[in-house]
Amino acid sequence: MAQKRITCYFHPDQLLFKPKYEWAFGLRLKHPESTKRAETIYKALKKHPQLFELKQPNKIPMKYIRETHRARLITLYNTASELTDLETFYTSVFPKLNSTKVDPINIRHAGCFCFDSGTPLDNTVWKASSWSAACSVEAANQLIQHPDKIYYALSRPPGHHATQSQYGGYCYLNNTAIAAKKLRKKGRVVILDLDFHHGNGTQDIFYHDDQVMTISLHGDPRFFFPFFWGYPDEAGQGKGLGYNLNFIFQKNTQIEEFHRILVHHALPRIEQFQPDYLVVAMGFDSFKEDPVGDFLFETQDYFTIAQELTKIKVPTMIVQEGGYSSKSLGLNAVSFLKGFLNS
Ligand code: Q9C
Ligand code: ZN
Repeated sequence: MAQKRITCYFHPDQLLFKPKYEWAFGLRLKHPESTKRAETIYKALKKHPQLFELKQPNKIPMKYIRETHRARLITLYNTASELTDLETFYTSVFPKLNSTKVDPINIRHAGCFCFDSGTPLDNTVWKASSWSAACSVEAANQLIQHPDKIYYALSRPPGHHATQSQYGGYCYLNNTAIAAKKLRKKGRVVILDLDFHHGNGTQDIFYHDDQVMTISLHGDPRFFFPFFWGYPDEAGQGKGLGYNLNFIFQKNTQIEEFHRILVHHALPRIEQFQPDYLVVAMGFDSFKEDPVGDFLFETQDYFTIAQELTKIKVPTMIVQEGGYSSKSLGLNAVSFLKGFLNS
């Protein structure tokens, strides 16, 4: 059936969170996860009202967040909401502890809930992140009602690095996982993560699950964040064994190589699994000019990828993950989403 328009979800309160800095090799850098990212994508979508319908999501019920994240992590975000407007908390102590001494009411203990120093907490994180998750949940709810349509969650902050109990990699709530948990109640789900980085949080959340297959294509974690996860031998555990797949690529990868692995290795596994839903965790940090990722994708390559995804004919929603070249993000997102139309 010819697809008319893609419904896109975004809420302006996602822009309340404005991280200023991160540190790398002793240098203070401008934080790549800026509000400009979502703003440029939103503006680009708005230019094509015949292709994209922009909507605000409903507020996310807490129970959906609790299905994915530990109560103590949510408590920590509430603690951060009590910080003053002048305070931003960057974790610098990361004890590998899980004892009764760890107290999510105490912001200084945030390092127990965090695996990376580039992901700050302030009093806007909870509000922005819960609206970000509201976008993906709304898309999931709508997809259940209208499986023949395509939905896009303009989620920001991103989510795929966040695990049940830890944040990091600019991610606080795992928007993709929260949506997939919702879809899982109605059938089998594949999460296909095409962000430049491994989706370690999503992998972790569904690692023991045989109803949600997680597949990630990403830069070799020996050299790229998140460094400690995303290797091809991570295949799932228990019932989930065989339902997690990692494909790694080297620096400067171009679309030909990525396309080959996607079409000949990843997509056949999806078809074999026969999912009822596909959730694409999409990042544009694979773009040639991206300041964080290190692949060489062109704008038109995202269209090519999307066209391949439509061929498997599974009800699909897309969740925005990374992508930091604000200049090109709008065009890249439009290129990708266009690939889902008229298939
Ligand atoms: N200055 C996502 O794409 N640090 N997260 C990289 C670069 C972490 C990226 C340092 C990158 C996380 C959702
Ligand atoms: Zn990324």
